Amino acid sequence: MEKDLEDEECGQAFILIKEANLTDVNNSGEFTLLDLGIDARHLGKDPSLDELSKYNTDISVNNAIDDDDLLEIGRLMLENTNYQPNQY
Ligand SMILES: [Ca+2]
Repeated sequence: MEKDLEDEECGQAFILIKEANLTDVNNSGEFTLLDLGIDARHLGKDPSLDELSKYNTDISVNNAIDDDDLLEIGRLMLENTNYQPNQY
Protein backbone atom coordinates (compact mmCIF):
# COMPACT_ATOMS: atom_id res chain seq x y z
CA MET A 1 0.00 0.00 0.00
CA GLU A 2 1.27 3.46 -0.85
CA LYS A 3 0.01 6.54 0.96
CA ASP A 4 0.85 10.25 0.89
CA LEU A 5 1.80 11.69 4.29
CA GLU A 6 1.12 15.15 5.65
CA ASP A 7 4.00 17.13 7.19
CA GLU A 8 2.78 16.48 10.74
CA GLU A 9 2.88 12.74 10.08
CA CYS A 10 6.56 12.85 9.20
CA GLY A 11 9.38 12.79 11.69
CA GLN A 12 12.14 15.33 11.28
CA ALA A 13 15.84 15.15 11.90
CA PHE A 14 18.71 17.45 11.19
CA ILE A 15 22.04 16.13 9.99
CA LEU A 16 24.99 18.43 10.37
CA ILE A 17 27.84 17.55 8.05
CA LYS A 18 31.09 19.18 9.01
CA GLU A 19 34.14 19.18 6.82
CA ALA A 20 36.77 16.93 8.30
CA ASN A 21 39.80 18.83 9.48
CA LEU A 22 42.44 16.49 8.14
CA THR A 23 45.97 17.10 9.37
CA ASP A 24 48.90 16.34 7.12
CA VAL A 25 51.64 13.90 8.15
CA ASN A 26 54.24 16.38 9.44
CA ASN A 27 51.83 19.12 10.58
CA SER A 28 53.15 21.60 8.01
CA GLY A 29 49.63 22.65 7.07
CA GLU A 30 49.56 21.09 3.62
CA PHE A 31 50.14 17.77 1.91
CA THR A 32 53.46 17.65 0.06
CA LEU A 33 56.00 15.13 -1.21
CA LEU A 34 57.57 15.17 2.26
CA ASP A 35 54.38 13.74 3.77
CA LEU A 36 54.41 10.98 1.17
CA GLY A 37 58.09 10.30 1.86
CA ILE A 38 57.57 10.02 5.62
CA ASP A 39 54.74 7.53 5.22
CA ALA A 40 56.63 5.57 2.56
CA ARG A 41 59.64 5.34 4.88
CA HIS A 42 57.48 3.89 7.63
CA LEU A 43 55.28 1.72 5.42
CA GLY A 44 54.10 -1.39 7.25
CA LYS A 45 54.76 0.00 10.72
CA ASP A 46 52.22 0.50 13.49
CA PRO A 47 51.29 4.22 13.45
CA SER A 48 50.99 4.23 17.26
CA LEU A 49 54.73 3.55 17.75
CA ASP A 50 56.50 6.12 19.95
CA GLU A 51 58.94 6.93 17.15
CA LEU A 52 56.00 8.07 15.00
CA SER A 53 54.19 10.07 17.67
CA LYS A 54 55.19 13.41 16.08
CA TYR A 55 53.59 12.43 12.78
CA ASN A 56 50.04 11.76 11.61
CA THR A 57 50.92 8.73 9.55
CA ASP A 58 47.54 6.98 9.53
CA ILE A 59 45.84 9.26 7.01
CA SER A 60 43.49 6.56 5.71
CA VAL A 61 42.58 5.51 9.22
CA ASN A 62 42.86 1.76 9.81
CA ASN A 63 45.61 1.61 12.47
CA ALA A 64 48.22 0.70 9.88
CA ILE A 65 50.58 2.56 7.57
CA ASP A 66 49.75 0.96 4.27
CA ASP A 67 49.19 1.53 0.56
CA ASP A 68 45.88 3.28 1.27
CA ASP A 69 47.74 5.99 3.18
CA LEU A 70 50.16 6.55 0.31
CA LEU A 71 47.34 6.75 -2.21
CA GLU A 72 45.37 9.17 -0.04
CA ILE A 73 48.41 11.38 0.55
CA GLY A 74 49.04 11.43 -3.21
CA ARG A 75 45.44 12.43 -3.82
CA LEU A 76 45.65 15.19 -1.20
CA MET A 77 48.95 16.42 -2.69
CA LEU A 78 47.23 16.83 -6.05
CA GLU A 79 44.42 18.77 -4.35
CA ASN A 80 46.98 21.09 -2.74
CA THR A 81 46.98 24.18 -4.95
CA ASN A 82 50.42 25.12 -3.56
CA TYR A 83 51.94 21.84 -4.71
CA GLN A 84 53.77 22.11 -8.05
CA PRO A 85 54.16 18.69 -9.68
CA ASN A 86 57.45 17.97 -11.42
CA GLN A 87 57.21 19.35 -14.96
CA TYR A 88 59.91 17.09 -16.47
CA1 LIG B 1 46.24 3.69 7.29
